[in-house]
Amino acid sequence: MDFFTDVPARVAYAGTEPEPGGLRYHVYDPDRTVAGRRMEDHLRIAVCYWHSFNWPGSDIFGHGTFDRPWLSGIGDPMESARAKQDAAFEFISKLGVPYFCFHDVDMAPEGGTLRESKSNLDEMVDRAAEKMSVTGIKLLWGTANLFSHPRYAAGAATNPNPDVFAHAAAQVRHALEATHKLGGANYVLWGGREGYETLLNTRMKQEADQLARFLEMVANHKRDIGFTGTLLIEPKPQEPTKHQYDYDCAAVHGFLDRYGLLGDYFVNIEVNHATLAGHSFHHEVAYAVENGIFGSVDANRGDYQNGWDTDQFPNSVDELSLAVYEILRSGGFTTGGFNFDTKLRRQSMDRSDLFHGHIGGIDTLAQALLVAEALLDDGTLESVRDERYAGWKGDLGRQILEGRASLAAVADAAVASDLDPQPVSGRQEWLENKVNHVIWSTT
Ligand code: XUL
Ligand code: CO
Repeated sequence: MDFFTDVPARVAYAGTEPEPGGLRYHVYDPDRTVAGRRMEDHLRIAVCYWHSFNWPGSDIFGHGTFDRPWLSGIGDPMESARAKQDAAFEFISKLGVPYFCFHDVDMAPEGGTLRESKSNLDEMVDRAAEKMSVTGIKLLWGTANLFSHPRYAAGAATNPNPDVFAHAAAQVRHALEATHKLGGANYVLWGGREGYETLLNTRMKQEADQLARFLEMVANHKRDIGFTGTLLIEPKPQEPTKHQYDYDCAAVHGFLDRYGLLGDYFVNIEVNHATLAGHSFHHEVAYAVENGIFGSVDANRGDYQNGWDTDQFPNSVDELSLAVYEILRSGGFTTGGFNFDTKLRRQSMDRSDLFHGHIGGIDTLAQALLVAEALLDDGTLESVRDERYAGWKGDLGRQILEGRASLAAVADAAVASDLDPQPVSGRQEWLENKVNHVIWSTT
């Protein structure tokens, strides 16, 4: 069954040619070579199942506004799931991007028991596999929804009740196996309710130990089934709970280190989760890259006037360019990619609005990639950083960093040579201008 009939063909690259309908890419040209790779292979764009096909446009004050026939009354829940899958694969094929992402409950309705849920998902996964082989669309990542059902109100792995932990284990085991079956490149764990509402009833250390145990079990199971994709944790500071343990990249990094899980898990950084944590997206990416935990990105942004997760389509090249620069500088994505964990605004009711949101977001990322390549070719940022830290390559710097000098020895040498270091300019404004000139001149 076709749903997106107002968009008849695949969205193509139109270059600078005007196209009043807005259903063409103006920057995203999959085959264009950028820094030695095809643009498509750099960006590894994915469409998410949940906000795009599973969400009716409701908010806490109002009902769904979208025209999504597969969500309302196409037969029984499995019949609706099949129609939703048809709509998803039709949309992604027409958009012409290589990947999708899903939660278990997006793909198939939850049954009355774990057994029933498993058989629903198995049926839909087999059907997805057929669609993937016909269309060539691949799976960037799968995940399990451990936050919507009331049983998870007090967390999944961090729940005070071990039965809930076990229920979550059954769900994650199955979602991981489904991801493996579909050849997924990654598996994501977002700890939406792995946190607390109030400290009055919470034992933080107990909950952290439970979470670490859960993550260790998942990593072991990944090895047992031979899944070679990457396990990703998605940091977020709060919402839905008041405080989430995976607050930001640094908190996740510290947690992984503390529990001996470094190397088993990497991060899926969401632009708006970075800003909700009080960081820039650039900061989170740079932190992850420099500490060896960078994995993948959810490209949706927030609204700087709002303190909640608005999940909007990216539209700012300025916001993305420096983060993409850090990714490119480190060699680019390996198994990760840019997923659109994005929501349309509630008034964007036409089915074609879903195309406009994705097209604009993808063109923005493509432009940010071109800017990142130009910044890398320009070399100013690297040479300024090299020069700024050059002293650490000298005798004193090496002695300190290699642990060959005590505090007293360094202090004595400073006193003996009457050290009088002079401050130098950080040249921030000059650098900002330089970045802007590259952004403005990149085509
Ligand atoms: C919620 C969020 C999730 C994860 C997957 O803020 O980002 O959709 O990406 O569970
Ligand atoms: Co996300």
